[in-house]
Amino acid sequence: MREDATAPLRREIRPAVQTIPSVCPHDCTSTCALDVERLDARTIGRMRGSTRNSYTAGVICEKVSRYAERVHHPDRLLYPLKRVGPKGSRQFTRIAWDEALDLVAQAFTEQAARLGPAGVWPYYYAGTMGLVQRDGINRLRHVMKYSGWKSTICVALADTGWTAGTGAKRGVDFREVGEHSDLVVIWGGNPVHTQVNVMTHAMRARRRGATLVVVDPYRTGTAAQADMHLALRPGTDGALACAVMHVLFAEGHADWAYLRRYTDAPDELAAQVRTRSPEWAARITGLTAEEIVAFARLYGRTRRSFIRCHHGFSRSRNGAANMHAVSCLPAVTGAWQYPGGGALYGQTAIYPLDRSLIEGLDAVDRSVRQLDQSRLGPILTGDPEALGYGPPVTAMLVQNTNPAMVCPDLTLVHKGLAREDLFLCVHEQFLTETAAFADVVLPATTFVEHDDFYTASGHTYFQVARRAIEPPGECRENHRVIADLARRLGARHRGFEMTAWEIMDWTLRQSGMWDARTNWERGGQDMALPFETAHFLDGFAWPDGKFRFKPDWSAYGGRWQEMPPLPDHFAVTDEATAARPFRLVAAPARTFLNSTFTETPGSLRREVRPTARLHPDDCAALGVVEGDRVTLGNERGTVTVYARPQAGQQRGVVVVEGIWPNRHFENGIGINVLTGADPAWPAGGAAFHDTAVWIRRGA
Ligand SMILES: Nc1nc2c(c(=O)[nH]1)N[C@H]1C(S)=C(S)[C@@H](COP(=O)(O)OP(=O)(O)OC[C@H]3O[C@@H](n4cnc5c(=O)[nH]c(N)nc54)[C@H](O)[C@@H]3O)O[C@H]1N2
Ligand SMILES: Nc1nc2c(c(=O)[nH]1)N[C@H]1C(S)=C(S)[C@@H](COP(=O)(O)OP(=O)(O)OC[C@H]3O[C@@H](n4cnc5c(=O)[nH]c(N)nc54)[C@H](O)[C@@H]3O)O[C@H]1N2
Ligand code: SF4
Ligand SMILES: [Mo]
Repeated sequence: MREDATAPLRREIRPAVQTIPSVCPHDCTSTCALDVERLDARTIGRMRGSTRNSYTAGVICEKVSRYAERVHHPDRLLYPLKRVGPKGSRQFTRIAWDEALDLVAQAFTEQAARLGPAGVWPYYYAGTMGLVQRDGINRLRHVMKYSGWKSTICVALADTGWTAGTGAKRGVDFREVGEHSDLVVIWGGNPVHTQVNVMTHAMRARRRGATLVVVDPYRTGTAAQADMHLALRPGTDGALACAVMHVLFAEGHADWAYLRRYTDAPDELAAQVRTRSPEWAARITGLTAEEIVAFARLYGRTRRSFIRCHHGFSRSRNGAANMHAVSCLPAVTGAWQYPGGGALYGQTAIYPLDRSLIEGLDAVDRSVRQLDQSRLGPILTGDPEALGYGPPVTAMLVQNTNPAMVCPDLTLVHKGLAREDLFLCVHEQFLTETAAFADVVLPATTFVEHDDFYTASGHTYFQVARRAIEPPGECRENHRVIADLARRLGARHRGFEMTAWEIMDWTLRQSGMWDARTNWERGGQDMALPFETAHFLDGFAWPDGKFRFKPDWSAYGGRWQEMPPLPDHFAVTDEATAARPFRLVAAPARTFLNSTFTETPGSLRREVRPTARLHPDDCAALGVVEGDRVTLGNERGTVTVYARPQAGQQRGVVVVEGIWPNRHFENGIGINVLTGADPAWPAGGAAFHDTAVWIRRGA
């Protein structure tokens, strides 16, 4: 903008509110296009959805619309800190950036000299989904040969299950749904909470007369809007899918021409599901056979049927098998052939992005051990198998994640993070429960204070965002921190010499996409694939082009031999027993996003307190009424929460929404004290919704 002589005067009278285009960076498949009000160089106002993106189309969730309360929160970290009290005591003193980075570099160098570089474990996740600020930590990891990263906390099970059949993480453009679908099945997700834009398009279809079905263990805000809600027992989606296919084959709804042309083993599948009757599935899922048949007939009779597969139902020990089983349905009816027909789990594979500069892929050493993100507890407490029979982890840099709340088996996580011989640096926007354990805390920018670019999973745009305001205090972006550390550690890579914007621009040009400025100015590049490809009509992403009813589970490693060769109920979940009669679903809350927004007053007001939703008859049997305290427990620990009777779920199912900070619980440790860190099938993944617990009245 050009300055002129009257500008200062005009600002004095009424500060001009500028609107800066941006992109929501949070770990949510909607990746909404935003317009950020910039009140002055350091202050934002409201955030609004932008219509630049025809999927997110101006709609955003409530928690992000009041994002100013997060950016300008009085508790934002503003300066580097050094621990001065015992671990976890939150006693810190302010230090300068140079001293802080020197301390980290010195600790990493010492530990690497003592145990080899594998003793250092850079640990990150998707607090920001921006590719440069999120994944740049891997460049440092690879160049320094620090311990490797096996990412398992979120998409591992769902990705495995989806790609096992289709061959690639992509699917039909969800924008087709509003215009064309006659049946929309929201399977194992609660988009009213977790990705609001799914509802925009699904409800558009419904207004046109389409039927909405929700498959979810409890009556979510999404289920409440559905024509049919299948409230199955958690972890039984494979059984439901098999019984639906049983009906499809038995009642002539299978499209044999399509099956012969586009699938690997249709006769074997038909034989497999012949014995998987609705009555069989009723016993496993807790649904009635009538409900299952009614859904199967509806699905079989509707050509333009769309299944939106969510992550929620994959967070079980059998989650990959269940995702695969569900993904088989449109291949049986041939729904993929029609506009508004088929399925979508995620679109990540459509982006032809060269990630080598961002992640330093030219420096990867395959001999370095991989450590499993979700097994942080066992790893830090010295489980030899979790450590790959290698050295202990004695130094960590954490960016974009809050494992002291979000990791399974929290007792072990906290025990590990409290180790005196573990050097921990946490780069954060807030003094999170993980940061509280740190030796050095570094203050981080938020997305309105740095540059980055974003793929999406729920839609097909690639979007660029520039910083809108100056960072508060001494906050620094992840990229700069990584580059400054690299310099001190002697790590060499051209990525450390470039700005974030330069990395973005090089990457986009290298990938044959619009350059960074063009992308930003045009409000994102829509990378949607042609109809034929998106619907897999030019073949599924395998050499023979055929959907796999019989996946090659061996390609994923791990315990693949134990996987059912064809869709089935895979009985490896943490089943209810007489001693632990309830199945816990630890579902996402509406106005928290994982561990984020648990610091904002608006979200805390809305969520009120940690609550266990129980069937009214279970409440009666436990002798509790609304608001009474109940304690949930298993062999890993206990948490006390408040009871809420709620219809629309089966007896024996208990739902606790939200990853509340540990301080909101009487024992000082949150819901993930109950969830297990054992790897799910075939090759790892966290089973957050697969936990048997007992419940008693009171604390
Ligand atoms: N019980 C239960 N537990 C779960 C789940 C569940 O459903 N139930 N879901 C699981 C899933 S799917 C996931 S993905 C995980 C995610 O859990 P987390 O990884 O904790 O995810 P977030 O809360 O998105 O982000 C974590 C942190 O990133 C920080 N951050 C954001 N942007 C930046 C940045 O630019 N720089 C730096 N340095 N920090 C930044 C935020 O301040 C925040 O504290 O939780 C898992 N845990
Ligand atoms: N408000 C908010 N938004 C979020 C998040 C958040 O915590 N809060 N988390 C973000 C993250 S990291 C992710 S990965 C995405 C995930 O978002 P989605 O992929 O849309 O999946 P979820 O909505 O997490 O799925 C949760 C639902 O799955 C159901 N579910 C659990 N077990 C089963 C089962 O065995 N079968 C079936 N059929 N359903 C089951 C739960 O009851 C719950 O309603 O959401 C993101 N968006
Ligand atoms: S719906 Fe998801 S992507 Fe959109 S603004 Fe909210 S958190 Fe961000
Ligand atoms: Mo996630």
